[in-house]
Amino acid sequence: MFDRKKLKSLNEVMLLEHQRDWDFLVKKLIQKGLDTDTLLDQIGAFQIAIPSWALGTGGTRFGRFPQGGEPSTLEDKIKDVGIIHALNQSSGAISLHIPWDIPKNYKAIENLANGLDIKFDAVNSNTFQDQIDSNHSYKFGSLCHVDVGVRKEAIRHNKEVIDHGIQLGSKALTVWLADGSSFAGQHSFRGAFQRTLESLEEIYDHLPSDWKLLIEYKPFEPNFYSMVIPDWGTSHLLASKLGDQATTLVDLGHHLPNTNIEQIVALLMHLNKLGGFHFNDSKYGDDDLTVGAIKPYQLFLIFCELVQGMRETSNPELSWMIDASHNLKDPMEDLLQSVESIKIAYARALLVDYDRLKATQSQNDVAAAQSILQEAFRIDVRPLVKESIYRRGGAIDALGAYRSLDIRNQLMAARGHDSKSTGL
Ligand code: PSV
Ligand code: MN
Repeated sequence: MFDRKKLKSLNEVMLLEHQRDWDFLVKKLIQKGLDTDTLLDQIGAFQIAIPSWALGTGGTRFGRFPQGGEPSTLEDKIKDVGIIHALNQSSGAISLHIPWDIPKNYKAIENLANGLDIKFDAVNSNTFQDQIDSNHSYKFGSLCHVDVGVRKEAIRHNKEVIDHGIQLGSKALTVWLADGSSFAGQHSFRGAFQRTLESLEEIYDHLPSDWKLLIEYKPFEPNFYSMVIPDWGTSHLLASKLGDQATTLVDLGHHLPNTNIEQIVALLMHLNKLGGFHFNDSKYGDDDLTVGAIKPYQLFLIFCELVQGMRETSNPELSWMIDASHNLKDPMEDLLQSVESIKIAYARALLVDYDRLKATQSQNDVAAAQSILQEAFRIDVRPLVKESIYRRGGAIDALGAYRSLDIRNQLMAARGHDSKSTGL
């Protein structure tokens, strides 16, 4: 399906124009005193995991309009990530959601992934949907439930997810809880928090010593009055009480409009408690749109804090993942666009002169501080990102190559129009 010779000739067609753009940018970067090889290494090494549930067409509660050729098995999902990674050399990891993607044969799955240069990122538990083989229901919560039987079931599931991850070489468990209440008076805030903490303690005790627990937060949905973990403060409180291996995970869509996410990132890193990221974009709520499609400047400002945090704090290594829903576009095209936006934001953030920025801050020179950030944001860094991918054997134009290689039609021919991917 993936013809490397064809990719090579597609790159050759693009090469002249790319080389001209790259040469132009190199001069500019050198003028700024930046080392292009270091930049290429940093950008090239930056890998963003693809979630196993994002390879099929997403939907809303009103409908779903599938593309065809969706991967209906874990094997096919890994192969799709393999295609994305071969094109962009930036998506060398997959994140599994259990029980949507339970590996049947660990060794075979691992071999398949290894052959495609894919690693297993954080594993995700699911206590937001009832499971067919269970006598318990998560309708009124999971780790916070008033019934100890339901809590035990949810704890058991999370431990099982860790066990699956151990087999595959994952190093983190991501917990997102849909738990909450939709009506005032429905449950006790204090009781729900305390039960959640105690349930998480049991899960935490099951973590191998080199694992992280990533605790996601979300202000609303599916509960609309209160969520047990609505914000980064609550997630951080839980993570602090649990111990060093527990950290907060920031999903860009899980904030009320206009929340200053970059400030959250800065403070969590300052406390060495930022564990990972779920990238997407939004205009209103958890819209799960393509990264960088709506607020690219916000994404850049977040990366400025990430870059400074990675240089100046002892925050542990972060897990990076896309968490979007591909309702209109071909999921693979959408994922390629998201990863490209992330890399562009990262590259721009690497160009900021942070020493100069700090000097302006100590002099309260507000206009100069803004100019320093915007100067970097306005540089067209696409040749830098493309060059880093090209040098690693990827496509100069990943989306264009995906289309020229006619991959979706090949997938439809192989898997049919009605194959269905598991997930939401
Ligand atoms: C919830 O909205 C979320 O962001 C969590 O990460 C889930 O695990 C994921 O989406 C899957 O739909
Ligand atoms: Mn998420």
